Amino acid sequence: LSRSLSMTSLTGVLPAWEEDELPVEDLLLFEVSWEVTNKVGGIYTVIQTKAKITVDEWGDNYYMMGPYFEHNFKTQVESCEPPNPAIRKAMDALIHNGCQVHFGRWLIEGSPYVILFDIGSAAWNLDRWKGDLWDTCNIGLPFHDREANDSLILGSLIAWFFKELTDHLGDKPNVISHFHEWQAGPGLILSRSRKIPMATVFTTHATLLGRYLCAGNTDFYNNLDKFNIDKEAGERQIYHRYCLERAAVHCAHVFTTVSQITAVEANHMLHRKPDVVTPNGLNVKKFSAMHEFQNLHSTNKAQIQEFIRGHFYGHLDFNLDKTLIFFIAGRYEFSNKGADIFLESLSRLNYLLRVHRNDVTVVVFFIMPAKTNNFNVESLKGQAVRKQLWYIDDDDVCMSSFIRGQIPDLNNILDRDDFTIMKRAIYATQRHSLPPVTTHNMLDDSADPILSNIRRVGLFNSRNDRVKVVFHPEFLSSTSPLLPMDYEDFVRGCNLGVFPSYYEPWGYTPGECTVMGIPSVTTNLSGFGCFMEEHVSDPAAYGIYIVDRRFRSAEESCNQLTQFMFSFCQQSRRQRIIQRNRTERLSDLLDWRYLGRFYIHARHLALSRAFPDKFKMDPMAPLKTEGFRYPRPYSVPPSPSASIHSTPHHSDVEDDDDEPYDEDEEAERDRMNIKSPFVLNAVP
Ligand code: G6P
Ligand code: 1S3
Repeated sequence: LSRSLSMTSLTGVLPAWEEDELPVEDLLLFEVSWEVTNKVGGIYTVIQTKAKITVDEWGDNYYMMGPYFEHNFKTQVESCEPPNPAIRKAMDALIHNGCQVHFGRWLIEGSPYVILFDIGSAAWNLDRWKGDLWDTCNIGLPFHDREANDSLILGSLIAWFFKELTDHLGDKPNVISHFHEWQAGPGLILSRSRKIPMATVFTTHATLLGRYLCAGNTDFYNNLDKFNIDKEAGERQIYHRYCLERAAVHCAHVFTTVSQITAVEANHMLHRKPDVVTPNGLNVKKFSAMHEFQNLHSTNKAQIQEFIRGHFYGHLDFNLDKTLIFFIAGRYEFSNKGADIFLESLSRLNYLLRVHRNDVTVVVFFIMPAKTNNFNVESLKGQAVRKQLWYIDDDDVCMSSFIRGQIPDLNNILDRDDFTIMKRAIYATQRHSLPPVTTHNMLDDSADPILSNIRRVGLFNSRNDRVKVVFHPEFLSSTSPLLPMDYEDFVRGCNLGVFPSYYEPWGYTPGECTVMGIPSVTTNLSGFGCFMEEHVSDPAAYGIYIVDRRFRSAEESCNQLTQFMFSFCQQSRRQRIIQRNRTERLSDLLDWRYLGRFYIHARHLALSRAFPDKFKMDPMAPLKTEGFRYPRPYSVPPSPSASIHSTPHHSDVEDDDDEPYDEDEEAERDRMNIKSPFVLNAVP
């Protein structure tokens, strides 16, 4: 298993990495998270996508740990015996004391081993373990906080497991355990207080207080140093959770977080500066042919267009071929995820498109789960009408009149019988209301923040609106009767993802767009946006638009977002195709094969702090990636005007054709530093 940690550059553009060799055969690595085999949010994506590179490096010496849920185990895990007898013995010690522990391989890429602890089977120990926690660090957990209590049970089981394991192992192999987020905190706190000999890393993916304070409309980033954090936590009734988080942070040999912006936040909210920033990657899969993702965009877009035909039936008086599809998706945190400024900017975009008599229509999807009573009748009816009239063809004069809700020209109908049937169908499907702004019956319609703001800005999908809105308050699924697509396929079919978050430690959504070659909007308050600003010379040229939400007022940020979207609407199809090629080219930068190095560095540092006699490392040595910036594409003019608007904007020559564009050639030119003959015009 002895493996060198040297990683070569993926593309020749990214810097190579050399780190001293770690004797992996003499080490065991454990990664602990509430989200192992248990999807709750973004941490699941981190753990799951990173598995492959970690297994490649660590082989049978890598184990993930989390809570056992029967359904998850049955559907995602293949039960097996642990390959290491010490692990079997440690598990047995718990099992013989009445606590259930399960072992298997998680059926994801890399097939990592998982050790899952049954919280329910150990719940009878809760009171005793609460006492232990109190005696250890004076943190008391209220009985009504189920999540905190469960995290204590998991943590107590894990600390117990590590005690047994390290007793069996002696001083070889050494153990590294990496804990994620406050829910995994008790395991770390208890292990350290019991002096279990292992190197520990703690990663926070957000701070509890940061999330709460931002959601409360606070001017968070300008007041970071002014909050009385104990008081704020107490007032929000999360004092005990915040204590667990802060104790875990201070117990760890190495503390990491996912972005620079969260590092600054953590320094103030948790009073420890992270030792390493470990940005989130993705398990990027490259297609063998470069144009394949463009074809996928096309086929998936066609599927979304089908939905639009149904949803806007009777009002489809806009050209679908000139319709752009934008979307926002994620956890329904209205202002944290920036849905507030997005709606405001959309109403401004609507105005701009109208006054400029632009022939582009924008259909915007909001994919954010809220409480509903299932689909609404009007939306289902729209899809039923579309299916019934499956033979509708835009070139057919009669049919195209029909879908616009108009009576067709009689002279164009040759057959009288056809006409009668058609006329009856038209009357049956005539619409007397506007296409709905939401696809579901909302439980809290009147107070729902998205709907309230749609009412406020008046985006009701009326005929003269150039921006149409569809709020889909449920995650997407290919089995939906309405929009039968999985999230990935949906993203591929869109033109632009818009994620103008205010609180976003990392933010996977724009990164997922990037690796699929879909441009996106992010902000300089999101970890992803900061990362791109730091590592890409001209992010906008690559289809990453970064809204300044840190140093500008909300009004200015709205204007900037509106301008980004308006400029995007002015691009020709050819320019969009070129931009997608460039966007996709950045995916190497987001690949775990590149970003995994920061985790390697954090583990190495933890070993050197926990076992200084055995593992040496210069803690001051800079990371080899420091100062690296992805070069700007050479087809973008290097003039000062381009540094403001360097995206491929509308050119003088309107070429809407699909003329093939040699992506490989441009990429190669970038690498070779040769200027492209294909220079795109910048909007003055
Ligand atoms: C891909 C396909 C083209 C298609 C285009 C639509 O590039 O290969 O055939 O025309 O997508 O792009 P658009 O930006 O208009 O959705
Ligand atoms: C957190 O999940 P969230 O959406 O609640 O962790 C994610 C993974 O690190 C991160 O991408 C996200 O920004 C955080 O907020």
